[in-house]
Amino acid sequence: MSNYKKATSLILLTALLCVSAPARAGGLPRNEDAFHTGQDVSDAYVDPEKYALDESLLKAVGFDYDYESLTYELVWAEEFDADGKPDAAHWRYDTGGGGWGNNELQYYTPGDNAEIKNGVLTIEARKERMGGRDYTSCRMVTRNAGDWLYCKVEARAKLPVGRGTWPAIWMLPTDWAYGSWPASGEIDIMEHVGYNPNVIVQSVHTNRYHGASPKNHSLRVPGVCEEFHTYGVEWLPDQLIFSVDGQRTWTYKPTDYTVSPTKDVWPFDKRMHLLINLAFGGDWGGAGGIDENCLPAQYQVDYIRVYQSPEIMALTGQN
Ligand SMILES: [Ca+2]
Repeated sequence: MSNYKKATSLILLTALLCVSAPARAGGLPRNEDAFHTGQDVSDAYVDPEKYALDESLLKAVGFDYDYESLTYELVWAEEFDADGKPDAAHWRYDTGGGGWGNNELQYYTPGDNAEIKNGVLTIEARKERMGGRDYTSCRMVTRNAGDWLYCKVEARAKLPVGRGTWPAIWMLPTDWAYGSWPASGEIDIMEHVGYNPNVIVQSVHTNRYHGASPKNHSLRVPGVCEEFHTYGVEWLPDQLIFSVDGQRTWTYKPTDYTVSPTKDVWPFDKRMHLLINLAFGGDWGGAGGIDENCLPAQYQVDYIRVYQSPEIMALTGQN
């Protein structure tokens, strides 16, 4: 083999490794010695032009900021400090009993199960027949009333007790710019299933990471059903930093998994809104069975606060 051929082979090998790295990052078993020889590439020949990275498709790269010096301003706050029904300027309701893609058992009412008293919102899941379902509860959303691109969210909540309960604080895309779930992403700031008490799960869902290949983190936090704790996420242009009680729990940074992140791992460059809900049963909430005797079950939220960083807003062309 001539030196020229050796050099050419090295270049092609390098190109092959570069293009194959992202393809095997999606939850497949990692084998650093293995070549990916799937549909698009073979080890016979790689056309460097064809497989050159299209930089316009890259996400979550090229943002230069000093994390330690970021400042934050409060841009939205729901303190739940007025007794009665939640503020209609902040909240809408997702209603119905279709199971919400998770075979959930409850019917979500237009606010009947949500009440504010003494500075705290209570969402109550009840054994109550409605819309062909045996249970009712509430799913409150800020869609088109509170939507942000890059922010820090902190929510203080006390979680319900009982098998079947499944409370959450989370974010969904407002405009679904990259297509239906999971293509446009989902950020789960806090989820808790009653059959596995005191285990908090924080997750992201994207085209590549969902279902059997999730990106999430679970953490044991004793007493989440007896005391209020604060659940948070800091959504930056290139990473999501999750927290409980102000302590960092885990970070989702797509460049930890791939050298060329696209919308398949980072759809999080479009505005999103908040959701708080209490499901009963369903694929996950009911995975350990359900106990009707825990109803009515109360999910309490003291506040939800949203902050944005002027430095990040300037960096990302928002003001
Ligand atoms: Ca409050």
